[in-house]
Amino acid sequence: MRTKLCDLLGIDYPIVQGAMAWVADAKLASAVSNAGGIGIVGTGHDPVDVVQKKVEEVKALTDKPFGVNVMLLNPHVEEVVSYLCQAGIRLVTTGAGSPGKYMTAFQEAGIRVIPVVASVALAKRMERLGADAVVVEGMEAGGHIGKGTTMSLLPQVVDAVSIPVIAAGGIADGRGVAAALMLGAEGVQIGTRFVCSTESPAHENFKNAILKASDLSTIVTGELGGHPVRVLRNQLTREYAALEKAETSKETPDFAKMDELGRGALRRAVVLGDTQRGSMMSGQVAGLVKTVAPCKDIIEELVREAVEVYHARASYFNEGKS
Ligand code: TUI
Repeated sequence: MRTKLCDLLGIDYPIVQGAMAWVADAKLASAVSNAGGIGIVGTGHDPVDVVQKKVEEVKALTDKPFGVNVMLLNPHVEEVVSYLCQAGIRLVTTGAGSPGKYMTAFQEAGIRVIPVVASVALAKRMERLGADAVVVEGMEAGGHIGKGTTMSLLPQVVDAVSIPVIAAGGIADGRGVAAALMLGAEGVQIGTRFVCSTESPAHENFKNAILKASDLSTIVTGELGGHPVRVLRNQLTREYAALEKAETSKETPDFAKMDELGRGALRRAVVLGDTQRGSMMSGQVAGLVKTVAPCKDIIEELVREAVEVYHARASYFNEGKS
């Protein structure tokens, strides 16, 4: 399974690991890269010294290409970008905003940039600014999301830009990979499936919550404050929903109160394993994830399944034959 993305990034399989805050550490990213995909180190709200430590660690763990994600709502984003530009990084992905003002700096440092976008407009703007590819993320994804679905956004972005498009949101098995390629994607970005990898540092309780999840286990919170986030339902989301409902009816909603409820909640889930009062970011595909397996096995299974499903369904596309 070779696509233009494999040539662009120098990788064997067009599989990008999503940059999940607290989960996508050097160990996970290097495991994905060593297995032939491309691992991405997540940096979330990290200060620059933490980013530096992660970058040094991943460099020690793999000789294969890897990337670093810049979360654009990070209060330390300026320092993180400056550091990455002199750290010998080859690839940056961005999320939760437009990386427009940093594009020139990345390009001058010889870094390939792949922004994550959730609209045709931003995809076109990124292409104009020189992005090497874009990740199109549908609202099926976990974490911070836009409004469109992968199924509808992806072909519209594919039509609108000439750079390679990577599909994200709603993909956890080979069928999803094959479907994304049929819609015009040159690769896929996968998050939730890799939370449940052997190498993922996520707490066992969080992994088990995903394994137990079904099709309707996630909910979107934070819409009122303008930062919608998809997570697994639990005590925290019930409290958050009740607060959001109460605050919606007020003339000036108390955003500080809502921020307070969410503060530190992601770490509580991922690191401490608090499945009741932690924020368990997960995609709608949680119900498809049934095992914890090494990244190498996950990637090989994704590719094998995609090829199998393609051949199993090929006869439906052979005109005039059965
Ligand atoms: O960034 C993500 N997913 C994330 S970031 C994150 S950390 C966080 N925690 C709490 C609140 C907010 C963030 C957890 N999950 N995915 C990539 C992504 N980017 N999805 C959607 C977008 C996006 C949305 C709007 C990108 C650009 C955008 O608009 C920018 C513009 O100016 O048009």
